[in-house]
Amino acid sequence: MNIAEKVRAGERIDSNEALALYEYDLFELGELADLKRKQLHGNKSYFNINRHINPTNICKDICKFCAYSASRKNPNQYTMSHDDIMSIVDDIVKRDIKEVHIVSAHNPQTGLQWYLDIFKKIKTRYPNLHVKALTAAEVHFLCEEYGKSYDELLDLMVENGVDSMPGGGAEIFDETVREYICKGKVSSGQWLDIHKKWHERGKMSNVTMLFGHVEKRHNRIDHMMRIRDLQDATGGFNAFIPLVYQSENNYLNVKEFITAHEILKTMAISRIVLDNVANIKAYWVTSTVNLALVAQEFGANDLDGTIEKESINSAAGAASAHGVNLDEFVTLIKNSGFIPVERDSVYNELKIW
Ligand code: V47
Repeated sequence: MNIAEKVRAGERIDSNEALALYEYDLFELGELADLKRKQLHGNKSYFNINRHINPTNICKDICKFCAYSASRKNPNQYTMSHDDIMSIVDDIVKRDIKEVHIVSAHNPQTGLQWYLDIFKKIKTRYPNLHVKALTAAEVHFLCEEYGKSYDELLDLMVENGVDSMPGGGAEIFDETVREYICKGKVSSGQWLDIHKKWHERGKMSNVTMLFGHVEKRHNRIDHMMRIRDLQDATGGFNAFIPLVYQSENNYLNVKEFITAHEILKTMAISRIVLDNVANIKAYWVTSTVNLALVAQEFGANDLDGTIEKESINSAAGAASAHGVNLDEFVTLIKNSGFIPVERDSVYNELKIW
């Protein structure tokens, strides 16, 4: 059986076979990924109505790819007060936004309670608003800074109202590439361990992969395989989110940029390899809206959400500073031949648009 026949027959492929899929013609690969996508989701494309809040950009870590944290290239430091954050939350709830996605830099000046108290305040005032907060990189930072074990901090997150964890901070799991792009940050093993422990608490999370910088194809496949292994054990990942590297205002100095062709191949391969992860997210923020729409035919079944405001990727050049208009978004999904389905944060269907 060749690889395509194995995929069609629903058999799992190994890392060598996954790597070999990059040699396939783009459309042949797209057809295989689309087959898997249709088996799981038909023609539905999911999104949610969400708001990102990035409360502080002061960071003790130095990731070469990051343009968000305050640095020589971005000297404008900020830390939002709880009142600032709550006034955003009050406003979004009035407009029926269902999820708040809170991710910060690793700020050693705020204290642990600053993080926990804001989750508690949001959850107490709005028990039905889904709080997606703290990447595994932040969890690791907070544990080191304030002498907590992962178990202790994850329990505090649950107690204070965090519903799910976002997938940030995964970057690329390969240790050599990771050392080069984000030395000193949470290790791959630690990142996976934190998500494993979170899943063991009956909670869900996402997982990202930052690609299109200095990593090679085999590093991406290795990344996907490590995700697949953990997912076999816990089943706790809702979505895989390949994040396309944005090149502005950072220190990575990438000279050769990734093509749309390679992005689509990577999305398609992720749909095929991650046979145990239900959702592949084409994150329009880093891929552009138009490529995200095309990616729906290459395995992706989720387009994230309307976002409203986003500071991490937009600092590096992504066109997401002001989110996307809901009516426009829905029309674009329809016009590209898919059914826009509004979902909640854990993929329950809320409304077919
Ligand atoms: O972890 C930082 C990435 C991530 C750049 O879980 C960059 O639903 C591209 O994780 N180019 C944060 N990417 C965003 C994130 C996320 C986004 C949307 C949904 C979810 C989810 C999670 O942004 C960081 C890092 O990997 N990032 N700098 C850059 N120059």
